[in-house]
Amino acid sequence: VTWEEALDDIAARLQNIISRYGPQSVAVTSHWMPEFSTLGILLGTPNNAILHNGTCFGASGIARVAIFGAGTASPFALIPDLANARYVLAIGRNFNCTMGELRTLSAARDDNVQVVIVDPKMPNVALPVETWWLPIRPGTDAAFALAIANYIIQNGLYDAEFLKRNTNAPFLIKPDGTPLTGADVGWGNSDFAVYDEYAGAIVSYRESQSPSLEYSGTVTLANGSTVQVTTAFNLLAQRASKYTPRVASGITGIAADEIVSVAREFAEMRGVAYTGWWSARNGNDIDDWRAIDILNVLVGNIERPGGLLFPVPGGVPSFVGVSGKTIKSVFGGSAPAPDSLFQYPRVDWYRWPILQKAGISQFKGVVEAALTGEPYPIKALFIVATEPLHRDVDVERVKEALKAMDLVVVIDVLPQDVIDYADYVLPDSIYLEREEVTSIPDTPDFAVEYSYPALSPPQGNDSRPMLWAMMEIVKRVNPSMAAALGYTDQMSSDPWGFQRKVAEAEISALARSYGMDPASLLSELRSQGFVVLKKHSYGLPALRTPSGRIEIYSLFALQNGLDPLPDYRPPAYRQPSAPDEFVLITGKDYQVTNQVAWLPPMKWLAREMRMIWMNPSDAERLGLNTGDAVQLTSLDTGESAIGRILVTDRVAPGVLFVPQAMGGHTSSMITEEFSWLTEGVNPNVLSTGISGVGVGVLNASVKVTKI
Ligand SMILES: Nc1nc2c(c(=O)[nH]1)N[C@H]1C(S)=C(S)[C@@H](COP(=O)(O)OP(=O)(O)OC[C@H]3O[C@@H](n4cnc5c(=O)[nH]c(N)nc54)[C@H](O)[C@@H]3O)O[C@H]1N2
Ligand SMILES: Nc1nc2c(c(=O)[nH]1)N[C@H]1C(S)=C(S)[C@@H](COP(=O)(O)OP(=O)(O)OC[C@H]3O[C@@H](n4cnc5c(=O)[nH]c(N)nc54)[C@H](O)[C@@H]3O)O[C@H]1N2
Ligand SMILES: [Mo]
Repeated sequence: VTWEEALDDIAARLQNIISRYGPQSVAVTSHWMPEFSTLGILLGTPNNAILHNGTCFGASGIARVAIFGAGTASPFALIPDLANARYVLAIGRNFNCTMGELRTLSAARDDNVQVVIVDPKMPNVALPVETWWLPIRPGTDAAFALAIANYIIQNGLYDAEFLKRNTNAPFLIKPDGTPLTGADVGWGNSDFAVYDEYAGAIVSYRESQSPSLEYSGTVTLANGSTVQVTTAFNLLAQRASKYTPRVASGITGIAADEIVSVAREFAEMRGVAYTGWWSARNGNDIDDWRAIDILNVLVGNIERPGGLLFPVPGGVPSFVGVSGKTIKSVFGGSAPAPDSLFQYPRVDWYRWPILQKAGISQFKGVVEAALTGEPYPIKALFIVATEPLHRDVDVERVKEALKAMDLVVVIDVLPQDVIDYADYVLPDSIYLEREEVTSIPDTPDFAVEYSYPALSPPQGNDSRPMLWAMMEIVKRVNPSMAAALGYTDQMSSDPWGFQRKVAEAEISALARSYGMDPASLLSELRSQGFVVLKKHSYGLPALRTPSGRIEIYSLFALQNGLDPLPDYRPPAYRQPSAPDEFVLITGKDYQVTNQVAWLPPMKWLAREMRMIWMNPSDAERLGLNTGDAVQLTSLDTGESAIGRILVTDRVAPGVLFVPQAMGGHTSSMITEEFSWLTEGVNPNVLSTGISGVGVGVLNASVKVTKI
């Protein structure tokens, strides 16, 4: 159909849904495309930004919030200073996914940087620096990290001054787990209490010259009762002491002497450990990442050269923003925000309140709302630059939810599997066809980059910019809103001109907020491609934890019903127990993404990525060879999938690896020429589900049957 017909019908159906179920019944999901939430905000739905992060950085994000109060939960809230690092510990962190980091490491190679990668699967790149691969049993990372913490504490290798000055390690904790404060002891304030070594008394942390890390004792409270208190540091030490090298070796499968070497080198070289990107794996991941974060804290390697950095915050203004009860557009227009934006809970945050506190999305909330009507039904869904059938957990249930909705619109550049469940597919432009300004992730500085149209859409392809399509829908549903925000008939008839005007207005707004002349920022961007607007400088920023300190003992966790200290808890899926049962892990690789999967050369280049990786010792036991067809059946969900085995020692014994998005495609638009996309397994069919706090679990246990 023509764009006009599609937009008219989408708008008519939306109006019908909104009048029957309210604007909150509309949801938008995306993977961080600029402007994706415009439509949802303008329609007045609180579900305007249900992003990918419940299956991406949800767990590591919650950990960062718990330990560092890192304002935004994105992985870029804390990054290692690779340019100056000497020892980099990458636990479940894959350099295949960040070529920029490889470049930084290459530049740093003269300084003899060492990299340790802890992963059940071998990293698939030749790192330019000394690299050590430690294959770990999936889902046991917390035991590994706590064993390192234990070694550092037992051997006095921690940075005591840093812990006293910048963290809550000296805070005194009562038997009920809450910190002792001025309110308990009758100071007339609620200051956190510590034991001061010079004063030989319990005093306010704020006034303490020399807070003790190791104090334990009895305190008389204002009400006359006495309690036993001990420092947060003692509690961490006690927790970590369970994980001797031997115990941790038994859990992780990594030799005890290797654990000790990593611990010693990490402490002596003041290493830096990644705080985690993709982390929706085993259901126990928040503990993993808290334990890993704490390693950086123990050696005091925060906001120091070669340590963990808080990048300069900043962002490119988006086309519309909500400020108080007003929606403002980058063109200077404004309109009152619909009340419904604030009246209803977001469907994912309603189900898992901790996600709201940490600013994390979980698409499963949309799926469950559509199928159960709790807290209210989702009837219309816009899927923008993301592929839920290769992104989310338990995809059979995702399909049920899509079928239950009255309107599903996909905005994408390829005929992904999900379009079989869509009423409309709106073809977007790709980034090479449009003008846009975005912030640059993964750098300590705040920098923006400029992308210019290098290509026109191919002949016969009538793709248009996503934001234009969204504003066309808004214009049809709520014309006065579109007009008030400065969307004109002229823009309506010139999609690419509109996109350019938005980019220019965004650059102007950005320039104004940095006191620059818009024309000179634009010309600098056009000539250099990127501009650094604010450089990072070392030093701890103000932290948004409850205590304002780095919290090795997390009050955020405590307030949200979690253990304030990390521990090793077994994965959420059933452990394999028979010779033909395995843990199926997943992840990415340099050739892997949902769009790269479709490039014709991938037929040959990514062959291995459509296979099921198995260790030679397991293959021999099961009598399997490379190319043999097997069925994988999930021990938890009973779902199954068929693929071919790749025998390789690049995956640990007892573990299978299948990457995301490369295999098991089902789109009805796949032609003979692309039939190889249907080979292999979509691991998300086999995934277990979701952890209690709302983070996705994408690893699974499976039984292997030769067919
Ligand atoms: N080429 C490419 N680059 C990308 C992306 C992409 O799709 N393709 N995606 C981008 C995105 S959205 C993200 S979030 C990042 C992800 O970047 P990373 O998180 O670094 O990459 P992943 O491959 O998702 O996961 C890292 C590793 O975790 C391992 N793993 C699985 N289970 C476990 C476990 O239980 N314990 C341990 N220790 N390791 C485990 C996997 O084998 C994998 O090698 O990459 C970004 N960059
Ligand atoms: N089994 C398994 N599942 C996983 C993961 C895993 O490692 N294994 N990783 C998880 C993680 S970390 C993440 S972030 C998610 C990622 O899952 P997705 O959010 O689906 O991310 P991508 O693979 O980047 O797919 C992006 C989509 O955007 C489309 N696209 C690309 N460019 C444009 C554009 O300019 N405009 C529009 N409109 N569309 C565009 C592509 O065609 C594709 O459909 O998956 C999660 N799920
Ligand atoms: Mo991700």
